[in-house]
Amino acid sequence: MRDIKLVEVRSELAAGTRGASMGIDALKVASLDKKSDFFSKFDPVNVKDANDYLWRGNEHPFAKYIDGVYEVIHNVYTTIKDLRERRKFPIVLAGDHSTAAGTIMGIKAAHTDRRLGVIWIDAHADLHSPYTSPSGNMHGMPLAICLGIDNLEQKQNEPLPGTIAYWEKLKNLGGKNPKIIPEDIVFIGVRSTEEPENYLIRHHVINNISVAESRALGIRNTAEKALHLLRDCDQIYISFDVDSLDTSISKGTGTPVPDGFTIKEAVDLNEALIKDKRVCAWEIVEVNPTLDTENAMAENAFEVLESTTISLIQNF
Ligand code: Z70
Ligand code: MN
Ligand code: MN
Ligand code: MN
Repeated sequence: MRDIKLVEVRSELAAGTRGASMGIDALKVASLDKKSDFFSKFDPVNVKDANDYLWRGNEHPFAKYIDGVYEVIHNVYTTIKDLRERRKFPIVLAGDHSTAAGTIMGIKAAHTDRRLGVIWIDAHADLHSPYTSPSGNMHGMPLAICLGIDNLEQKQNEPLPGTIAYWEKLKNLGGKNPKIIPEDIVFIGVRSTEEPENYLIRHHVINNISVAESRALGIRNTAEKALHLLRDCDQIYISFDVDSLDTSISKGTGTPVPDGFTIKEAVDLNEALIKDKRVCAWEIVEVNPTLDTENAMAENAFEVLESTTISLIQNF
């Protein structure tokens, strides 16, 4: 039986629109409205956020609030490392997606000898650095942090020296870089990228199973394919960004993108993936109820959270 630990991170600073820090509480409201006892079963760990940085002003145009984002990623990293050292299975509920960098660092630091694979279910590739980001929003950067990639070949921006100092610190957090290598990433549903990201995807041949390919294969075979691509990995982390879902259900998230997954597809996909015994952590991010109507996104996302957790419990 897996020893599940819910981890709550009300991260906010790294998104482009405000309100993602309320996503966790929106999921809780959704669970109550659905009369689910899900949240009564777990005693969550709360990771300290740094959302007060919003009132200090941003000094880093190409990596907004990187000083605060650094603090949050550091807090997530130490929390996840501790949980993995105690053989807990973290289910991370987070606001903006930058926290995934801390989750990856924590998993890796707890077992440095284990090769870590990442299944990244997202409309976005999140491979930017401060040198390439079109927005300066750091939720577009967690994978680059863990890969240790600046992508200077595709440089677009001139980050300030103070920004670069934080970026270097961030890449070195959690032990030796890189924490993961490009061939150990599998994207599922990525469909909104910029040229600097496309360059990395091409150059490093990072796998992306598109929504169309998933449908052609069927969700079961999609899960099997993703897991097979990571056959040389000892442990696997799954990160589920709710903007991987279709815009018909993804209004309540910062960056909705058309032509995404249905709820049933997301449920089936995550249920199937989490049955692999190498999976050691699962994460759901980017629910933003302030952009939503009648909490629709959280209600849908909660279905994915609950069914995935039940699949995890039933399988072990
Ligand atoms: C774009 C950028 C993004 C969400 C990541 C989008 C980034 N590539 N948006 N997650 N929701 O600005 O870097
Ligand atoms: Mn993302
Ligand atoms: Mn996204
Ligand atoms: Mn290379």
